[in-house]
Amino acid sequence: MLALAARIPILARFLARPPLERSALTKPSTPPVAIIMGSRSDWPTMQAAAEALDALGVAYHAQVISAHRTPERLYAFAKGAKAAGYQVIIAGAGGAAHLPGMTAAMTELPVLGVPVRSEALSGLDSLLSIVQMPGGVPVATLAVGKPGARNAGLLAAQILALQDGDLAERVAAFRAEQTASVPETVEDSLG
Ligand code: RP5
Repeated sequence: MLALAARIPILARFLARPPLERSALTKPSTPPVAIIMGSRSDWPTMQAAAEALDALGVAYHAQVISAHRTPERLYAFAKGAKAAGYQVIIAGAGGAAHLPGMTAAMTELPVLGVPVRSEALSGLDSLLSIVQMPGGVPVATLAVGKPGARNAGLLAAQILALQDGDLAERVAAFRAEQTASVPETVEDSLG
């Protein structure tokens, strides 16, 4: 993140603030984003969401909640998430991936679903399980695997940025830097 910050002045200024000041800006008692996942085995994928949030200075809490193995943990989390102060939920799961949909069924908070790549069906099962929600209970479904997790982090930041001008500036700076980093010619990309 420091390398990224060195190239993005607004991010560098943000990171240069004293920790308490940063924390006042981005870490109320409950962070704005919850990252939940069906298994510890999902973390290597879901870490990409955490890294995207880190890079934009957005606080989060990550935890394992299995719709199948810990249904009561899911119920308690989803029913209490809004009152706890979360604003966006990122939910990753693989296989029979019921976590995002069941979470969305129990909260009005926006739920971003990340299909984790499964061993048996390469994530197609995860994707279809998450994307085919019945009308009335939306889950915003991202791409399969790490790109989807990364985009879930970015999308969560963009949602929060609607109410946070400083974050909106960091998102815009990230986008501008990303655009500037794409070489136009083949030779440049080899150099
Ligand atoms: C799902 O089953 C999890 O989200 C995970 O992607 C998958 C496999 O879980 P483990 O057997 O590795 O715990 O519930």
